[in-house]
Amino acid sequence: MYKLDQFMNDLEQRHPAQPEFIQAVHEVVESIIDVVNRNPRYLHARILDRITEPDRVVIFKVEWENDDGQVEVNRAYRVQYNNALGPYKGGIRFHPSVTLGGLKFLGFEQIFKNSLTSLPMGGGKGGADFNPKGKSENEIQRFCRSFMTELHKYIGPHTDVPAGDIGVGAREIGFMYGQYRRLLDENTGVLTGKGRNWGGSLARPEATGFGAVYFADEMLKAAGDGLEGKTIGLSGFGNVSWGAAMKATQLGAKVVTLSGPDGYIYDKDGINTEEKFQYMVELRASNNDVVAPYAEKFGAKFFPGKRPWEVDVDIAIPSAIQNELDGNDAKQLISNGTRYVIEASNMGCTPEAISAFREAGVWFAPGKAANAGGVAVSGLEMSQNAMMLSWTFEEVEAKLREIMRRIHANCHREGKQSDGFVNYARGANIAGFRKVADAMIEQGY
Ligand code: 2IT
Repeated sequence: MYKLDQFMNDLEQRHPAQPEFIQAVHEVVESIIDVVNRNPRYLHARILDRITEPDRVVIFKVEWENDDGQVEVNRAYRVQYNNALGPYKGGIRFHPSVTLGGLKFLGFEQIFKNSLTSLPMGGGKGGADFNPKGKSENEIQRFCRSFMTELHKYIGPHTDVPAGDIGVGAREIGFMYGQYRRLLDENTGVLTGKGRNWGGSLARPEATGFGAVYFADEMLKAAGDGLEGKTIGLSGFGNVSWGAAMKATQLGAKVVTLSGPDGYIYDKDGINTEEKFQYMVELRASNNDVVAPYAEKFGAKFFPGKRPWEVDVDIAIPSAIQNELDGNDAKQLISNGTRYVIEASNMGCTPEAISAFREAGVWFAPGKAANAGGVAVSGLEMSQNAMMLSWTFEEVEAKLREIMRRIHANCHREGKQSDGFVNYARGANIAGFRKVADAMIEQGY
């Protein structure tokens, strides 16, 4: 029998000073420990000890030259967490906050997320402590090239298939894919999120944000409610919030906030026109990492240094980075009457925030379920690459819609309580875990 406290204490001893990793494992183990303890096969297989230990971690140095001709050094990683269901799959993050512990948290989450998509993908994550802010395009290209010169030794279309994440978009994927091809002379589509003319899937850029809003749509329906006419608070201004704002608008809701490291903007008219969506793309491409210029351009209000969770909205969709919504933010949202919180970022809410939502009866969707649309369409990109063909936007979108519907249904089924409340966090962990655990047992040790 596993005991939660004892298991977590042992884990902390073996993975010291990695608080985000411990947080992510705790959230999963807390939900699944009863399922494990009731199943003699899981106990005999010591499944919790095995699933929490990454298969392999590669740590490497990236040397590159800045525009002043000086050599710079960064540290990079690829965490190959678990490949019981398929090749390691997960994004690459370029951000100054990147650490081994942070990538272990993301890789661990990715195992269960990828399992939920129902596509054959294992879990992995990578990145570097490189800060793209203020870098020129040439510097970014040189960094990406050096990064791939080393990473290409450890990845492959049947072993490990990286994609983008924070700080890595189509441009960076392009530079990295180009270097991979230069080194190995093959067109196997080893990365996903590629450009549409060289093996990328249509609707991949939109997929994470679209998927999160589809999940929200399903969740509100399950609550006897609907998206039409609802006000939504988003954080971030990157790829995820861009897709979410477009799909939310299409489905009749109004998005009123975006945020950056500099603060948040409130647009009372809604972020709901082609011009505004396009401007988000430009803001991101500028590499300045600030959202304030949006306010100037569209006559919206800018609140420097603040988070958007003080705004009165029906639905909050954190779409920026882990732990961006804490216990105090949750209290503020609850007192404003927010009824639904959908994590589009990975582990966007702290444990205190999630408990507060649960106590207040706020419907909460965890990132590993709600943001799985991104990696799901990455999986569809792999299918298209393997078949050497490409589907239309409508075909991909319809598959994404159906995948999100099924993820919601599985999390709902596993998370439904006798009092009628749906604990989606628990449901997602159980549904995601079972498949991986069974695959590991069936394949032996
Ligand atoms: O967090 C994520 O799911 C991603 N960054 C996307 C991963 C992928 O392989 O598309």
